[in-house]
Amino acid sequence: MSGLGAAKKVRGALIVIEGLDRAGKSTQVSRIAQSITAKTIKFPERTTPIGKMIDSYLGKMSEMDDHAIHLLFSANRWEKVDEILRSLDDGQHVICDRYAFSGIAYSCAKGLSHDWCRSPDVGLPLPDLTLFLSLTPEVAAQRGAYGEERYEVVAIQEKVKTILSQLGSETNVGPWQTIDAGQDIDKVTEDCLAEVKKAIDSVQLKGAPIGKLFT
Ligand code: Z5A
Ligand code: MG
Repeated sequence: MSGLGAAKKVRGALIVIEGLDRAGKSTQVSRIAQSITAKTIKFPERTTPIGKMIDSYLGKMSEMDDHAIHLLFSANRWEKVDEILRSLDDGQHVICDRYAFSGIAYSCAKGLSHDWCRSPDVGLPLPDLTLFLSLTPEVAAQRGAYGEERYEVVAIQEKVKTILSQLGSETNVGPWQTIDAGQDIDKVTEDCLAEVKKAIDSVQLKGAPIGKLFT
C-alpha cells in the first residue's frame, strides 16, 4: 500500500458582488459565472415565501416596520445557507448578487443602528472575496432613470454608497476589493475576473474551511 488516499476535494469559493442600483452587479455576476462556471444566487431571492413579502414591500404594495423588513432580508439569506454550503462543499463556486452588506447599508441609510443591523447576519458564510462595484451618481444617472421600487431615489442611493464603501474596512468581512464600475463593461469584467481568480487560487492553496461572517 502506498498509504495515499483519494485526494480531498477542494471546496468552491464564495464570491459576493455588491454595489448601488445600476452599478452593473447582475451583468458582472452572469459574466463571471460563465467564465468560472459558478452557481449564482441573487438577494433578495424573491421566489420564497419570505422573498415574496420582500418583493411586495420593495414594490410598495405593502408597508412594514423598518426593523421587520431588515430581519426578513436577513432571513432570506439564512434560508439559502444550506444550499450555499452544500454547493461549496461539492467544489462548486458560488456568486451572490448582493449579500449582508446591502442589508446593513440600506437599513442604516434609513436610520437604524449599525450594530443592530449587523447582528442578524452574524455567522453567515464568510465571503472569500467581495467585489464592491463603485459608481458615481453622475455615471449611474447616464444608465437611465431610476425605476419605481422603494429605494430607487437619489437621496437613499447617496447614503448607501457612503455606508457600503466603508464596510470593507470592518473586521471579519473577508477580502474586499473595490472595482471602478464606471469603466466599459469588458474592462469591469476583466478587473473582476483578475480578483476572482486570485481568490480561487487562495482557497485552493490554503484549503481552509469556509469562515463565518462578522465573527
Ligand atoms: N436590499 C435591501 O434593502 N436589503 C438587503 O438585504 C438586500 C437588498 C439584499 C433590490 O435590489 C433592492 O433591495 C435594492 C436594495 C435592497 N434596492 N435598491 N436600489 P435588486 O438587486 O433587485 O436591484 P438592483 O441591484 O438595485 O438594481 P439592478 O437594476 O439589478 O442593478 P445592477 O444589477 O447593479 O445593474 P445591471 O442590471 O447589471 O445593469 C444596469 C444597466 O446598466 C443595464 O442596462 C446594463 O446593461 C448597464 N450597464 C452595466 N454595466 C455597465 C457599464 N460598465 N457601462 C455601461 N452600462 C452598463
Ligand atoms: Mg441587478
